[in-house]
Amino acid sequence: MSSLLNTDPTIFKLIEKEAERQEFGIELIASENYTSKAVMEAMGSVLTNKYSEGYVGKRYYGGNEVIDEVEQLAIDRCKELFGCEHVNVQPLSGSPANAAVYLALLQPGDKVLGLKLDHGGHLSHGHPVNFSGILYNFVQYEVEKESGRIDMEKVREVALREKPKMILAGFSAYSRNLDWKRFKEIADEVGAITMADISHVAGLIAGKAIDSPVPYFDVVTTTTHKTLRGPRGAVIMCKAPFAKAIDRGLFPGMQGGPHDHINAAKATAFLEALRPDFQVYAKNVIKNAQAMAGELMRLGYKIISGGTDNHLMVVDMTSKGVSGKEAEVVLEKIGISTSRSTIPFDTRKPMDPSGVRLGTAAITTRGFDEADSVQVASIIDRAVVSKGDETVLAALREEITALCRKHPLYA
Ligand code: DSN
Repeated sequence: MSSLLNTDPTIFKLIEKEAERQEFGIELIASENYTSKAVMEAMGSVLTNKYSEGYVGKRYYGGNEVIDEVEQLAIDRCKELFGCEHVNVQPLSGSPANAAVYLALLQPGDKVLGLKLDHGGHLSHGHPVNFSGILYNFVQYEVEKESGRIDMEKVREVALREKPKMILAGFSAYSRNLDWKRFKEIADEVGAITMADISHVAGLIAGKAIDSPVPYFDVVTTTTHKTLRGPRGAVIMCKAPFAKAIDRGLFPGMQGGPHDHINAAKATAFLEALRPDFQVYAKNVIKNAQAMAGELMRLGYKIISGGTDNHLMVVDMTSKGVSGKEAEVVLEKIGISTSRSTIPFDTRKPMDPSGVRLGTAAITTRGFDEADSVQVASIIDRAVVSKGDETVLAALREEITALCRKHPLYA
């Protein structure tokens, strides 16, 4: 990055500092991952210079022969990866993708079922402060208090009572597999459109480690940068009859010019995800999460729903006498990044909730195995119960540095 160093040494140094933080820190934020250098090179390319409003072969600007090829490749590879009938690869991120779907298929005020935020849902799944909850009539379903799981018969009861126009299945903080087929049966019973937001688990689905909603659902959105390990961005997949409405909803409905450098990087990430080693990665992500959750439970931590089927877990830190924020802060001190999280039926406030959410996609990408994940759980425990003892925390920082040296990030 010699040009950047010459032009803007301040930003250059900040990027170096962040690279160092990533290299010697343990990344457990469930929505984060490390892209390949190839994906980053596609992102940092001349494709950022182009305007290409419109779609392949139908642009509102000249000079898009190459961009058309790039976007078509991203489309073809995404279709191969997920087996979808149609895909729009232009969404800039997850919320705009979801917004475009609502715009395309709903009228303001239409009723939608979505999982409640503090039960594992997402802001754009109908939270009252979000555009989704402001513009549309979201009715929120919940997890069960005892099991921490979604009870599909309760979802059916809500659907029969509310008769929504759309049923949305998806989450940001739910560690169990969703029963896509059952969601579809319930939606068919009430004549609702089915939408899945697989942002968190797209990489696990692409890697054939868990089931896909694509065969059943009308529309499936996903970000591309979480378990899928691509650039920041999103795609919308759908059945053929919805294609025209979805494309119009995204452009011109929601967005202007696509980010062609990002779309190229999406194509590269899809290519990487089509390779056999990605399936090994996807299975290892789950094995690592289960190893970490198992060790935390052995150490006396309560995990919501009692474990995990995917890459994430929500840990009730009050089971160890600290809040989610206190845990996040002490872990940050030793170089472990996590995100505080509400737990279902939380009595604490969202800025200082009861839980932290942990995920294993990023550590798996850098080569951590189950034994490393058990060690990370032990480090978390020793930090949490240290009561801020500086000697203990310094020793833990050393242990983390050694683990990171064992698994270099961009070796
Ligand atoms: N903010 C993301 C997450 O952390 O889950 C979802 O958009």
